[in-house]
Amino acid sequence: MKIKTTGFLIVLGAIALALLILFVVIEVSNRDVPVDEEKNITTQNVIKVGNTNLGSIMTGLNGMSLYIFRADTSGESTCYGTCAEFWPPLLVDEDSQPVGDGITATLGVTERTDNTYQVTANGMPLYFYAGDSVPGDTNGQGSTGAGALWYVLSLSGTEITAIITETPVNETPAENEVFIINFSYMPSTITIDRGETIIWINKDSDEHSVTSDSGRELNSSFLSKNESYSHTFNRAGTYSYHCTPHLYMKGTVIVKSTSSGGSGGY
Ligand SMILES: [Cu+2]
Repeated sequence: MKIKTTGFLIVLGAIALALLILFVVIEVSNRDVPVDEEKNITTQNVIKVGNTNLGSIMTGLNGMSLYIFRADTSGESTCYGTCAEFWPPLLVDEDSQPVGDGITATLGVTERTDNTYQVTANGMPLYFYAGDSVPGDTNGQGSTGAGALWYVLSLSGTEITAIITETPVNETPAENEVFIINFSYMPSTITIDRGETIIWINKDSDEHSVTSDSGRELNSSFLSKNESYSHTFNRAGTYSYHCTPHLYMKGTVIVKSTSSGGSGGY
């Protein structure tokens, strides 16, 4: 009888131990699951509707236009370094769900390599453009800066590919004149003799510059509509230049050394 009781107690003890282990296992696994759900995802209002000459588009709360970069095919940003200086990402706080009044695109977040969190619309990371200076500017539209196209987005998150061109000007540049018109230099390549002067005239209402790729020689300020910039070329050579707010605007001046004077230069 005594032996039977002892045996019964051992079995009872074993069952109790088994239940304890089971309880601990359940407790641990229960704890594992809710940890993620305990993250407090709070909504953060970061986007609003902006009205531009491209229609209603997504902008930051500061009213500045937002763009997607066609190179971001994986849903993650490929724009870092110099690219991100020209195209600053729209960021949110960690554990935030971005939202925006009037925005029907699916908004999300992608983590950048510097551990900041960039807002996405329909999976595409969003950026501002450093060449925009006031709300309504869409100077980055259609840019190929950093090697792929940049477009603003409709409120549903589809890219708008239209390029607004300014009204045509019914005049053509005179000799040694370059028009800055419809976001391009006309002519884009001009050939002169050494010692000659070229004058650039901005025909657009957007501001443009004439800036040497090398950082030397051509260095205009931002030219408003009808403002001009001139430069005399005293050395033969090929001078490539661009517009600082619109890096995709490119032009070339070819200066021949075969001019009559010959002894110019410095
Ligand atoms: Cu420009």
